[in-house]
Amino acid sequence: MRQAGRYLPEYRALRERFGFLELCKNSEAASEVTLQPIRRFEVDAAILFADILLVLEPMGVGLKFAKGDGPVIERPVRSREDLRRLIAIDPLEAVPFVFETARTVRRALGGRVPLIGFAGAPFTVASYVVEGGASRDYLHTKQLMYGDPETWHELMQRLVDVTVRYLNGQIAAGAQAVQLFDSWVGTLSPDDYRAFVLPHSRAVITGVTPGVPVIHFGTGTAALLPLMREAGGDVIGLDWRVDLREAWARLDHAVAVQGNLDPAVLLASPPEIRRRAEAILARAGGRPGHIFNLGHGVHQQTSPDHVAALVDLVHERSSLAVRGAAEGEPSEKNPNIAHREKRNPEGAACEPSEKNPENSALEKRNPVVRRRP
Ligand code: 1CP
Repeated sequence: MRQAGRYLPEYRALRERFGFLELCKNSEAASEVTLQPIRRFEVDAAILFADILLVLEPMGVGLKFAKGDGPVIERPVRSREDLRRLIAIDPLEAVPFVFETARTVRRALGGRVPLIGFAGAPFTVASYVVEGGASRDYLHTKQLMYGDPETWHELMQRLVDVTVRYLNGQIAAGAQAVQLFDSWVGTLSPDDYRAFVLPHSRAVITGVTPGVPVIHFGTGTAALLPLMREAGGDVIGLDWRVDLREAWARLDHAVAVQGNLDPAVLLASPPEIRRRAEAILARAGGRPGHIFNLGHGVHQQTSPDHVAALVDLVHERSSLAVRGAAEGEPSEKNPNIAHREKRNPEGAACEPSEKNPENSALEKRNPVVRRRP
Protein backbone atom coordinates (compact mmCIF):
# COMPACT_ATOMS: atom_id res chain seq x y z
CA MET A 1 0.00 0.00 0.00
CA ARG A 2 1.33 3.32 -1.03
CA GLN A 3 -0.88 6.34 -0.54
CA ALA A 4 1.24 9.13 -2.04
CA GLY A 5 1.96 9.29 -5.73
CA ARG A 6 0.96 10.23 -9.22
CA TYR A 7 -2.81 9.88 -8.78
CA LEU A 8 -2.65 13.11 -6.71
CA PRO A 9 -2.43 16.33 -8.77
CA GLU A 10 -0.47 17.99 -5.95
CA TYR A 11 2.15 15.21 -6.20
CA ARG A 12 2.37 15.58 -9.99
CA ALA A 13 2.89 19.31 -9.52
CA LEU A 14 5.90 18.70 -7.26
CA ARG A 15 7.25 16.08 -9.66
CA GLU A 16 7.38 18.72 -12.38
CA ARG A 17 9.97 20.51 -10.28
CA PHE A 18 11.92 17.51 -8.92
CA GLY A 19 13.13 14.16 -10.27
CA PHE A 20 11.97 11.22 -8.12
CA LEU A 21 15.33 10.72 -6.36
CA GLU A 22 15.71 14.45 -5.97
CA LEU A 23 12.32 14.56 -4.29
CA CYS A 24 13.29 11.79 -1.86
CA LYS A 25 16.56 13.56 -1.01
CA ASN A 26 14.91 16.91 -0.33
CA SER A 27 13.47 16.38 3.15
CA GLU A 28 11.26 19.43 3.00
CA ALA A 29 9.66 18.35 -0.29
CA ALA A 30 9.48 14.70 0.83
CA SER A 31 7.72 15.78 4.04
CA GLU A 32 5.26 17.75 1.96
CA VAL A 33 4.52 14.65 -0.17
CA THR A 34 4.07 12.55 2.98
CA LEU A 35 1.49 15.05 4.24
CA GLN A 36 -0.43 15.39 0.96
CA PRO A 37 -2.69 12.34 1.48
CA ILE A 38 -3.17 13.34 5.15
CA ARG A 39 -4.45 16.77 4.16
CA ARG A 40 -6.77 15.40 1.54
CA PHE A 41 -8.16 12.28 3.23
CA GLU A 42 -9.07 11.18 6.74
CA VAL A 43 -6.54 8.35 6.64
CA ASP A 44 -5.43 6.92 9.97
CA ALA A 45 -1.68 7.03 9.46
CA ALA A 46 0.99 8.82 7.48
CA ILE A 47 3.45 6.79 5.39
CA LEU A 48 6.90 8.26 5.13
CA PHE A 49 7.66 9.35 1.57
CA ALA A 50 10.82 7.50 0.55
CA ASP A 51 11.51 4.30 -1.38
CA ILE A 52 12.63 0.76 -0.63
CA LEU A 53 15.48 1.13 -3.14
CA LEU A 54 17.11 4.29 -1.73
CA VAL A 55 19.70 2.30 0.23
CA LEU A 56 20.94 0.75 -3.01
CA GLU A 57 22.34 3.96 -4.49
CA PRO A 58 25.14 4.33 -1.90
CA MET A 59 25.80 0.57 -2.19
CA GLY A 60 27.13 1.37 -5.65
CA VAL A 61 24.83 -0.58 -7.98
CA GLY A 62 23.86 2.48 -10.04
CA LEU A 63 20.22 3.21 -9.16
CA LYS A 64 18.22 5.30 -11.63
CA PHE A 65 14.52 6.04 -11.95
CA ALA A 66 14.04 6.22 -15.70
CA LYS A 67 11.05 8.23 -16.90
CA GLY A 68 8.03 5.96 -17.11
CA ASP A 69 10.10 2.77 -16.71
CA GLY A 70 10.44 2.53 -12.95
CA PRO A 71 13.72 1.71 -11.23
CA VAL A 72 16.84 0.58 -13.09
CA ILE A 73 19.95 -0.94 -11.49
CA GLU A 74 22.83 -0.34 -13.85
CA ARG A 75 25.23 -2.88 -12.30
CA PRO A 76 23.20 -5.89 -11.14
CA VAL A 77 24.70 -8.45 -8.75
CA ARG A 78 24.59 -11.95 -10.22
CA SER A 79 27.79 -13.61 -9.02
CA ARG A 80 30.22 -13.74 -6.10
CA GLU A 81 32.45 -11.39 -8.03
CA ASP A 82 29.62 -8.84 -8.34
CA LEU A 83 28.81 -9.20 -4.64
CA ARG A 84 32.37 -8.17 -3.74
CA ARG A 85 31.75 -4.82 -5.44
CA LEU A 86 28.79 -4.05 -3.18
CA ILE A 87 29.76 -1.19 -0.85
CA ALA A 88 29.06 -1.71 2.87
CA ILE A 89 27.03 1.25 4.14
CA ASP A 90 25.67 2.67 7.32
CA PRO A 91 22.25 4.00 6.31
CA LEU A 92 22.41 6.70 8.99
CA GLU A 93 25.29 8.27 7.08
CA ALA A 94 24.41 7.13 3.56
CA VAL A 95 20.75 8.24 3.38
CA PRO A 96 20.43 10.86 6.15
CA PHE A 97 17.64 12.64 4.26
CA VAL A 98 15.21 9.76 5.01
CA PHE A 99 15.61 10.26 8.76
CA GLU A 100 15.43 14.02 8.40
CA THR A 101 12.12 13.60 6.56
CA ALA A 102 10.83 11.33 9.34
CA ARG A 103 11.77 13.93 11.98
CA THR A 104 10.15 16.76 10.01
CA VAL A 105 6.94 14.82 9.34
CA ARG A 106 6.60 13.61 12.91
CA ARG A 107 6.85 17.20 14.11
CA ALA A 108 4.37 18.43 11.50
CA LEU A 109 1.84 15.74 12.36
CA GLY A 110 1.72 16.92 15.95
CA GLY A 111 0.30 13.59 17.12
CA ARG A 112 -2.79 13.74 14.88
CA VAL A 113 -1.98 10.43 13.21
CA PRO A 114 0.96 8.09 13.68
CA LEU A 115 3.86 7.88 11.23
CA ILE A 116 4.68 4.58 9.52
CA GLY A 117 8.23 4.01 8.33
CA PHE A 118 9.15 1.23 5.92
CA ALA A 119 11.81 -0.76 4.13
CA GLY A 120 11.92 -3.42 1.46
CA ALA A 121 12.23 -6.98 2.73
CA PRO A 122 15.55 -8.61 1.79
CA PHE A 123 14.03 -10.79 -0.96
CA THR A 124 12.22 -7.95 -2.75
CA VAL A 125 15.24 -5.63 -2.60
CA ALA A 126 17.54 -8.49 -3.69
CA SER A 127 15.23 -9.15 -6.65
CA TYR A 128 15.89 -5.59 -7.93
CA VAL A 129 19.63 -5.92 -7.24
CA VAL A 130 19.88 -9.20 -9.15
CA GLU A 131 17.39 -8.53 -11.98
CA GLY A 132 18.52 -4.95 -12.57
CA GLY A 133 14.96 -3.66 -12.24
CA ALA A 134 11.39 -4.92 -12.22
CA SER A 135 10.78 -8.47 -13.44
CA ARG A 136 8.00 -10.86 -14.39
CA ASP A 137 9.60 -14.21 -13.71
CA TYR A 138 12.65 -13.47 -11.54
CA LEU A 139 14.84 -15.84 -13.53
CA HIS A 140 18.17 -14.21 -12.64
CA THR A 141 17.16 -14.16 -8.99
CA LYS A 142 16.19 -17.83 -9.00
CA GLN A 143 19.29 -18.73 -10.98
CA LEU A 144 21.50 -17.21 -8.29
CA MET A 145 19.44 -18.75 -5.50
CA TYR A 146 19.54 -22.27 -6.95
CA GLY A 147 22.96 -22.11 -8.60
CA ASP A 148 25.00 -20.38 -5.90
CA PRO A 149 23.07 -20.50 -2.62
CA GLU A 150 26.12 -19.36 -0.66
CA THR A 151 26.34 -16.07 -2.59
CA TRP A 152 22.56 -15.66 -2.35
CA HIS A 153 22.59 -16.01 1.44
CA GLU A 154 25.51 -13.62 1.71
CA LEU A 155 23.70 -11.02 -0.40
CA MET A 156 20.60 -11.46 1.77
CA GLN A 157 22.67 -11.14 4.94
CA ARG A 158 24.17 -7.88 3.67
CA LEU A 159 20.66 -6.56 2.99
CA VAL A 160 19.42 -7.70 6.41
CA ASP A 161 22.11 -5.66 8.15
CA VAL A 162 21.33 -2.53 6.14
CA THR A 163 17.56 -2.96 6.53
CA VAL A 164 17.64 -3.36 10.31
CA ARG A 165 19.69 -0.17 10.68
CA TYR A 166 17.53 1.64 8.11
CA LEU A 167 14.32 0.77 9.99
CA ASN A 168 15.70 1.49 13.44
CA GLY A 169 17.01 4.83 12.16
CA GLN A 170 13.49 5.71 11.03
CA ILE A 171 12.11 4.66 14.41
CA ALA A 172 14.69 6.76 16.25
CA ALA A 173 13.67 9.66 14.00
CA GLY A 174 9.98 9.30 14.87
CA ALA A 175 8.34 6.38 13.01
CA GLN A 176 5.82 4.71 15.33
CA ALA A 177 5.32 1.52 13.30
CA VAL A 178 7.22 0.02 10.39
CA GLN A 179 6.16 -1.87 7.33
CA LEU A 180 8.37 -4.46 5.66
CA PHE A 181 7.50 -4.71 1.97
CA ASP A 182 8.08 -8.14 0.44
CA SER A 183 6.05 -7.12 -2.59
CA TRP A 184 7.34 -9.75 -5.02
CA VAL A 185 7.94 -12.76 -2.77
CA GLY A 186 4.78 -14.43 -4.12
CA THR A 187 6.90 -15.67 -7.03
CA LEU A 188 8.42 -18.33 -4.73
CA SER A 189 7.23 -21.79 -3.71
CA PRO A 190 6.74 -22.42 0.02
CA ASP A 191 9.87 -24.62 0.13
CA ASP A 192 11.99 -21.92 -1.49
CA TYR A 193 10.54 -19.27 0.81
CA ARG A 194 11.46 -21.36 3.82
CA ALA A 195 14.98 -22.10 2.61
CA PHE A 196 16.01 -18.83 0.95
CA VAL A 197 13.92 -16.05 2.51
CA LEU A 198 12.33 -16.84 5.86
CA PRO A 199 15.50 -16.75 8.01
CA HIS A 200 16.46 -13.37 6.56
CA SER A 201 13.04 -11.75 6.93
CA ARG A 202 12.94 -13.10 10.47
CA ALA A 203 16.35 -11.57 11.19
CA VAL A 204 15.09 -8.17 10.04
CA ILE A 205 11.90 -8.36 12.10
CA THR A 206 13.64 -9.55 15.27
CA GLY A 207 16.17 -6.75 14.79
CA VAL A 208 13.49 -4.02 14.86
CA THR A 209 13.48 -1.89 18.02
CA PRO A 210 11.35 -3.80 20.58
CA GLY A 211 7.81 -2.55 21.12
CA VAL A 212 7.41 -1.03 17.65
CA PRO A 213 4.69 -2.81 15.62
CA VAL A 214 5.84 -4.45 12.38
CA ILE A 215 3.55 -4.89 9.38
CA HIS A 216 4.79 -7.73 7.17
CA PHE A 217 3.46 -7.20 3.65
CA GLY A 218 3.52 -9.25 0.46
CA THR A 219 1.43 -9.91 -2.64
CA GLY A 220 0.58 -13.20 -4.32
CA THR A 221 1.30 -14.81 -0.97
CA ALA A 222 -1.77 -17.07 -0.54
CA ALA A 223 0.50 -20.12 -0.26
CA LEU A 224 3.05 -18.38 1.95
CA LEU A 225 0.95 -16.76 4.68
CA PRO A 226 1.69 -19.25 7.51
CA LEU A 227 5.40 -19.03 6.65
CA MET A 228 5.30 -15.24 6.64
CA ARG A 229 3.74 -15.41 10.08
CA GLU A 230 6.58 -17.70 11.14
CA ALA A 231 9.05 -15.10 9.87
CA GLY A 232 7.34 -12.55 12.10
CA GLY A 233 5.31 -9.36 12.26
CA ASP A 234 2.42 -8.09 14.36
CA VAL A 235 0.34 -7.57 11.22
CA ILE A 236 0.37 -9.63 8.03
CA GLY A 237 -0.60 -7.93 4.76
CA LEU A 238 -3.20 -9.61 2.57
CA ASP A 239 -3.71 -8.86 -1.11
CA TRP A 240 -7.07 -9.40 -2.86
CA ARG A 241 -6.30 -12.85 -4.22
CA VAL A 242 -7.24 -14.42 -0.88
CA ASP A 243 -10.52 -14.58 1.01
CA LEU A 244 -9.88 -12.53 4.15
CA ARG A 245 -11.85 -14.88 6.40
CA GLU A 246 -10.01 -17.99 5.21
CA ALA A 247 -6.61 -16.32 5.18
CA TRP A 248 -7.01 -15.03 8.73
CA ALA A 249 -8.14 -18.46 9.92
CA ARG A 250 -5.00 -19.95 8.34
CA LEU A 251 -3.04 -17.48 10.44
CA ASP A 252 -4.94 -18.84 13.49
CA HIS A 253 -6.07 -15.26 14.18
CA ALA A 254 -2.81 -14.98 16.08
CA VAL A 255 -1.75 -11.81 14.24
CA ALA A 256 -3.59 -8.77 12.94
CA VAL A 257 -4.24 -8.54 9.19
CA GLN A 258 -4.18 -5.57 6.85
CA GLY A 259 -5.48 -5.01 3.35
CA ASN A 260 -7.56 -7.16 1.03
CA LEU A 261 -9.18 -4.60 -1.31
CA ASP A 262 -7.98 -4.79 -4.92
CA PRO A 263 -6.70 -1.26 -5.72
CA ALA A 264 -8.29 -1.66 -9.17
CA VAL A 265 -11.70 -1.51 -7.42
CA LEU A 266 -11.05 2.22 -6.94
CA LEU A 267 -11.41 2.59 -10.71
CA ALA A 268 -15.05 1.46 -10.42
CA SER A 269 -18.04 3.64 -9.48
CA PRO A 270 -18.50 4.72 -5.82
CA PRO A 271 -21.49 2.34 -5.29
CA GLU A 272 -19.38 -0.57 -6.54
CA ILE A 273 -16.47 0.52 -4.32
CA ARG A 274 -18.88 0.64 -1.39
CA ARG A 275 -20.22 -2.86 -2.15
CA ARG A 276 -16.71 -4.35 -2.38
CA ALA A 277 -15.46 -2.60 0.75
CA GLU A 278 -18.51 -3.72 2.72
CA ALA A 279 -17.92 -7.29 1.61
CA ILE A 280 -14.42 -7.14 3.10
CA LEU A 281 -15.66 -5.62 6.35
CA ALA A 282 -18.29 -8.38 6.57
CA ARG A 283 -15.59 -11.01 6.07
CA ALA A 284 -13.50 -9.43 8.83
CA GLY A 285 -16.62 -9.83 10.97
CA GLY A 286 -15.67 -7.02 13.33
CA ARG A 287 -12.94 -9.20 14.75
CA PRO A 288 -10.36 -7.02 16.46
CA GLY A 289 -7.12 -6.71 14.53
CA HIS A 290 -8.31 -5.98 10.99
CA ILE A 291 -6.73 -2.87 9.47
CA PHE A 292 -8.73 -1.95 6.40
CA ASN A 293 -6.46 -1.20 3.48
CA LEU A 294 -5.81 -1.78 -0.17
CA GLY A 295 -4.00 -4.99 -1.05
CA HIS A 296 -1.37 -2.93 -2.90
CA GLY A 297 -0.65 0.69 -3.86
CA VAL A 298 -3.08 3.14 -5.42
CA HIS A 299 -3.02 3.00 -9.24
CA GLN A 300 -2.02 6.15 -11.05
CA GLN A 301 -5.38 6.30 -12.91
CA THR A 302 -7.37 6.48 -9.66
CA SER A 303 -9.63 9.44 -8.93
CA PRO A 304 -8.77 11.01 -5.54
CA ASP A 305 -12.53 11.38 -4.98
CA HIS A 306 -12.90 7.62 -5.05
CA VAL A 307 -10.15 7.26 -2.44
CA ALA A 308 -11.96 9.81 -0.27
CA ALA A 309 -15.25 7.91 -0.66
CA LEU A 310 -13.58 4.68 0.45
CA VAL A 311 -11.89 6.24 3.49
CA ASP A 312 -15.17 7.83 4.59
CA LEU A 313 -17.11 4.60 4.15
CA VAL A 314 -14.63 2.60 6.22
CA HIS A 315 -14.74 5.14 9.03
CA GLU A 316 -18.50 5.25 8.99
CA ARG A 317 -18.75 1.45 9.14
CA SER A 318 -16.01 1.05 11.74
CA SER A 319 -17.45 3.64 14.09
CA LEU A 320 -20.90 2.05 13.73
CA ALA A 321 -19.48 -1.34 14.67
CA VAL A 322 -17.57 0.09 17.61
CA ARG A 323 -20.50 2.16 18.84
CA GLY A 324 -22.68 -0.92 18.55
CA ALA A 325 -20.22 -2.92 20.62
CA ALA A 326 -19.90 -0.20 23.27
CA GLU A 327 -23.68 0.06 23.63
CA GLY A 328 -23.96 -3.69 23.96
CA GLU A 329 -26.08 -3.96 20.87
CA PRO A 330 -26.96 -7.62 20.41
CA SER A 331 -24.74 -9.38 17.90
CA GLU A 332 -27.67 -10.62 15.82
CA LYS A 333 -28.46 -7.02 14.98
CA ASN A 334 -24.88 -6.24 14.25
CA PRO A 335 -23.12 -9.24 12.75
CA ASN A 336 -20.02 -7.08 12.36
CA ILE A 337 -19.30 -7.23 16.06
CA ALA A 338 -20.24 -10.81 16.84
CA HIS A 339 -16.67 -12.07 17.01
CA ARG A 340 -15.41 -9.19 19.07
CA GLU A 341 -18.09 -9.82 21.66
CA LYS A 342 -17.26 -13.48 21.91
CA ARG A 343 -13.52 -13.04 22.10
CA ASN A 344 -13.40 -9.91 24.15
CA PRO A 345 -16.61 -9.29 26.05
CA GLU A 346 -15.52 -6.00 27.57
CA GLY A 347 -14.48 -4.72 24.18
CA ALA A 348 -11.22 -3.90 25.90
CA ALA A 349 -8.14 -3.15 23.88
CA CYS A 350 -5.52 -5.84 24.21
CA GLU A 351 -2.84 -3.23 24.45
CA PRO A 352 -4.15 -0.36 26.51
CA SER A 353 -2.91 3.00 25.39
CA GLU A 354 -1.61 3.82 28.86
CA LYS A 355 0.90 1.05 28.36
CA ASN A 356 1.69 2.06 24.86
CA PRO A 357 1.23 5.79 24.47
CA GLU A 358 2.80 5.65 21.02
CA ASN A 359 -0.36 4.01 19.72
CA SER A 360 -2.79 6.46 21.20
CA ALA A 361 -3.23 8.65 18.12
CA LEU A 362 -4.15 5.63 16.03
CA GLU A 363 -6.53 4.43 18.72
CA LYS A 364 -8.30 7.74 19.02
CA ARG A 365 -9.00 8.04 15.36
CA ASN A 366 -9.97 4.49 14.63
CA PRO A 367 -10.72 2.32 17.59
CA VAL A 368 -11.04 -0.73 15.35
CA VAL A 369 -7.50 -0.46 14.12
CA ARG A 370 -5.83 -0.54 17.46
CA ARG A 371 -6.82 -3.90 18.85
CA ARG A 372 -4.65 -6.88 18.51
CA PRO A 373 -6.35 -10.24 18.58
O1 1CP B 1 6.81 9.84 -9.36
C1 1CP B 1 7.10 8.69 -9.69
O2 1CP B 1 7.09 8.26 -10.82
C2 1CP B 1 7.55 7.76 -8.63
C3 1CP B 1 6.62 6.66 -8.31
C4 1CP B 1 7.08 6.19 -6.94
C5 1CP B 1 6.55 6.58 -5.71
C6 1CP B 1 5.42 7.55 -5.47
C7 1CP B 1 8.17 5.34 -6.66
C8 1CP B 1 9.11 4.73 -7.62
N1 1CP B 1 8.30 5.20 -5.30
C9 1CP B 1 7.32 5.94 -4.67
C10 1CP B 1 7.17 6.14 -3.22
C11 1CP B 1 7.05 4.93 -2.40
N2 1CP B 1 7.62 3.70 -2.67
C12 1CP B 1 6.39 4.85 -1.18
C13 1CP B 1 5.86 6.14 -0.56
C14 1CP B 1 4.98 6.26 0.52
C15 1CP B 1 3.49 6.35 0.22
O3 1CP B 1 2.93 5.53 -0.43
O4 1CP B 1 2.83 7.27 0.73
C16 1CP B 1 6.49 3.54 -0.73
C17 1CP B 1 5.89 2.93 0.52
C18 1CP B 1 7.27 2.82 -1.69
C19 1CP B 1 7.66 1.40 -1.56
C20 1CP B 1 8.10 0.67 -2.76
N3 1CP B 1 8.91 1.08 -3.77
C21 1CP B 1 7.80 -0.70 -2.99
C22 1CP B 1 7.00 -1.57 -2.05
C23 1CP B 1 5.57 -1.24 -2.10
C24 1CP B 1 4.84 -1.79 -3.30
O5 1CP B 1 4.09 -0.99 -3.89
O6 1CP B 1 4.98 -2.96 -3.58
C25 1CP B 1 8.40 -1.08 -4.20
C26 1CP B 1 8.31 -2.43 -4.86
C27 1CP B 1 9.10 0.04 -4.67
C28 1CP B 1 9.95 0.12 -5.89
C29 1CP B 1 9.48 1.20 -6.77
N4 1CP B 1 9.76 2.52 -6.59
C30 1CP B 1 9.10 3.26 -7.55
C31 1CP B 1 8.37 2.37 -8.37
C32 1CP B 1 7.53 2.78 -9.53
C33 1CP B 1 8.58 1.08 -7.85
C34 1CP B 1 7.94 -0.19 -8.30
C35 1CP B 1 8.47 -0.65 -9.60
C36 1CP B 1 8.03 -2.06 -9.94
O7 1CP B 1 6.84 -2.26 -10.24
O8 1CP B 1 8.87 -2.96 -9.89
